[in-house]
Amino acid sequence: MAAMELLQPMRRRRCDSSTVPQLCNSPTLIVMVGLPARGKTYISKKLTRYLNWIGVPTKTFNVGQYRRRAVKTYQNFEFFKPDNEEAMRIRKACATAALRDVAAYFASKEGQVAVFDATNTTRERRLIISSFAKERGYKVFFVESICDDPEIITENVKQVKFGSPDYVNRSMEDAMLDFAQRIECYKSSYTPIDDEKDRKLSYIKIYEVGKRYLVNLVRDHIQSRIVYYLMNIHVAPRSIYLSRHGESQLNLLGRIGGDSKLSERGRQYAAALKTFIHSQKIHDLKVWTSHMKRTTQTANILGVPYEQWKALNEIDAGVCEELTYEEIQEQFPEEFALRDQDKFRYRYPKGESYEDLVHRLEPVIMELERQENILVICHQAVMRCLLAYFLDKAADKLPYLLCPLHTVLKLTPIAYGCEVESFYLNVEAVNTHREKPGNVDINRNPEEALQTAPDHI
Ligand code: BKS
Ligand code: F6P
Repeated sequence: MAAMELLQPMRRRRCDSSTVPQLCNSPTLIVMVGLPARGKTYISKKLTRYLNWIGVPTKTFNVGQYRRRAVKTYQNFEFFKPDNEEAMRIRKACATAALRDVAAYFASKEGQVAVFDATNTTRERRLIISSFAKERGYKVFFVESICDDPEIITENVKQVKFGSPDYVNRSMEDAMLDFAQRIECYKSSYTPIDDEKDRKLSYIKIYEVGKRYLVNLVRDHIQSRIVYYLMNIHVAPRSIYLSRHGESQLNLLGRIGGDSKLSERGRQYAAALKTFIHSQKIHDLKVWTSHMKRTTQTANILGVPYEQWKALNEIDAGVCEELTYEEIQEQFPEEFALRDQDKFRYRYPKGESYEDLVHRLEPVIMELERQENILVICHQAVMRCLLAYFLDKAADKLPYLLCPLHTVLKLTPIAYGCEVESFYLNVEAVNTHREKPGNVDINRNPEEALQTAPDHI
C-alpha cells in the first residue's frame, strides 16, 4: 500500500493513454518567493495571464486567499508573528491545501503551469515544496522578488493591500502601519535564495522591480519564456490606446480583408482621432500601425511619426479574402459552418486562424510590455487578440470581443489589472461585428450598441 502511494504521484495521468507516458511534458510549478508587498501576486497574475494567452493553461494558487477563507476576519499583524503557534498551524494548513489543489489541477490534465503565490521565505518551506514537486514529477521554477525601495513598497500597499478584504473599514494610515508590522514578522526568518546553497535550483531573482536579475539553471522552453517575459515587464504608469483604422472602402461594401483605402467617413474618423489624441495630452506617445493602407492612412492623417509592424496586419482570410460573409456562406458553406463552431481555432484555407494570430502577435505584446504610452492602430481581429491579452479573456470569447470601428479603447494598468475606457468618436461607420449564430447581437440596433456596455467594459 505504501509502495502504491509512493508510485501514485509518479503516474503520468496527464496523458490520454497510459501507453507512452514518456511523450508527456511534465507540468511546471512556479514558486514565488519574497517578503509581503514585493509584487509577488502582481507577477503571478500577470505571468498567468500571459501564459494562458500564448496557449499554456496556467493557474495561480494564492495562499492568502486560502487564509482568508480559513480565518474570516483579519484582526491585525499579530496573526503573522512567528511565535503565534495557532496561526502558524492555520497558515501551514492553508499552504498544504493550496498544494493539494495544485496537484488536483495537474492531475485533471487541464493544467500545464501552476503559480504558487505565497511568501515562501524560508528554505524549509521551499524544501517542502521541492520534494512535493519531485514526488509527483513536476518541474519547479522559483521567482524571487527583492525590493527595498520604500516608495515602491508604499505604493504597493496603497494600491493593492489597502483595498484587500483584510483592511475593510480601516483607515489608510492604520492599514499602512499594520502592514509594515506584518512585513517585519517575516524578516527574522527570511532566507533569500542562495547563490551557493541553492545552486541546483532553477530560479530568477528579480532585484528592485527589474533593474537587475540573477538567472540560474533555466531548464526548458517554458522557463526560458518566463524569464524573457519577466525581463520585459515594468510598472511605470502609462496607457495603451487601441483603435482600428478608419472605415475602409471594403468595410463599406461588407467585404472582409483586402487592402483598400479609407472611406470618406474613415478619413473623418482619422481627423477625429487626431483631435481626441491631442485632448488626451499624452506624454511621449508612440504610434504603431500595420503594413496595410487603411492603418497607415489613418496614421498619416494623425500627422505624427509612426512605426509599421507586419505582425499587426489583419487576419489573412485566405480564399475568403474580399468576400462578404454571405458570399462565403454561399461559396464555402462547410467552411462557414466550421468557423462558427470553433472560431478561435478555425483556419481559413490558405489563410490564418485567431490562434495563428495570437502567435504572430506575441512579439508585439512583448514590445508593448516594454513601452510606455502607445497608440496601436490595427484591425478587428488583431485588436480582439490584443484586448484579450490585456483583459484576460479566454480563447472561446476572444473572437467575439466587441471592437467596433471609430471607437478608441484606452487601457490603463491599475493594481493587478487594466482599466478600460471606451471612446466612440462620433463618426458613423458600418458594423463589422458578426455574432456567433444563436447569440443575441447587441449590434443589430446601433443606438443600443453604443449605449450598452460591451462585455469587456
Ligand atoms: C502594485 N509591484 O518589486 Cl519584474 C504596486 N511592488 C506595485 N516591489 C507592484 C504590484 C502592485 C510590482 C513589482 C513590485 C511591486 C513592490 C516590486 C514588480 C516586481 C518585479 C517585476 C515587475 C514588477
Ligand atoms: O471586416 C473587417 C475585418 O477586419 C476583416 O478584414 C477580417 O477578416 C474580419 O474583420 C475579422 O473579423 P471576424 O473574425 O469576426 O470575421
